[in-house]
Amino acid sequence: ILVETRFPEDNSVVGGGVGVISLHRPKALNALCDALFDDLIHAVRAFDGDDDIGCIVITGSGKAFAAGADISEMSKREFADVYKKNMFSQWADITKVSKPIIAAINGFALGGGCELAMMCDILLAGSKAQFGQPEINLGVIPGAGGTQRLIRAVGKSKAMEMCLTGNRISAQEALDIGLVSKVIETEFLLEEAVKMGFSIADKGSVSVRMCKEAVNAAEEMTLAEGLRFERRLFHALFATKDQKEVELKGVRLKISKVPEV
Ligand code: CO8
Repeated sequence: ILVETRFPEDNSVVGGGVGVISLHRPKALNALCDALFDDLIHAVRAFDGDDDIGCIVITGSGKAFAAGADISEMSKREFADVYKKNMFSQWADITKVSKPIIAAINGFALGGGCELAMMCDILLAGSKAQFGQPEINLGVIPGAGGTQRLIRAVGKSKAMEMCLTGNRISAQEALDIGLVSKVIETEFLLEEAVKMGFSIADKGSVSVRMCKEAVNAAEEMTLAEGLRFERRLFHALFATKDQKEVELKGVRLKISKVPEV
């Protein structure tokens, strides 16, 4: 992976930076071998704990975001081995990060690559991106959330079609079915993702984290539970300094971002 930090030109906001992680394993189209995924989780956790950073961007390189889990690494594994190691369970660590993660999907996002994208909070597709869950072609099924997150994102029929046929869809189709929120010309994708990251990092860091927590909770809770959870977080934000300054001045002063509580 390649890791870099970006800051807005007017760098007046504490925590206003964006942490960019680029998957870079060109010989295997960024296939997510164990070592690459370990590096990715390590980098994501480091940005989550970095007070200069308010938002994280994960992107790929070349023609791939990630072409899946590493097929060659897995081809000889046996049931007892993958079961005992609970293979892929550590991938969920990406979803435990409290700061928002934007996936800037530049190219192939297949199998584990599509699942990694769906673990992120906002999905932006480059115009040449392609999405798919081709595991069925290998005699298995998605194992890192493909069957579960895809149906929540695009509904049953499309999720079934993608998982059962293994067919790929284009960036435009991914936009049409609601899998991604924007399609951006590939050459501008990362810049646009970082710009969006700045606009998120510019907000109060506690409210941003709680907002992410509340939206993600919707996938786990009933409507009644979710509404109650949302309201409690909403109430809690009245204890933050950001909220007080908005109330007093009408406009939040950028410098008010820290300390918040
Ligand atoms: N794992 C390991 N290596 C890969 C992977 C992968 N997922 N994808 C591509 N590569 C490698 C290729 O083997 C090739 O290596 P080499 O040059 O040494 O032969 C190199 O990347 C370039 O790939 P191609 O030459 O195939 O490039 P193309 O532009 O012709 O095609 C594709 C690009 C369409 C993306 C094609 O590479 C492809 O179909 N890749 C596999 C995609 C896929 O099936 N992904 C799902 C993986 S499965 C998964 O994520 C979880 C379940 C795993 C179960 C495994 C059971 C064995």
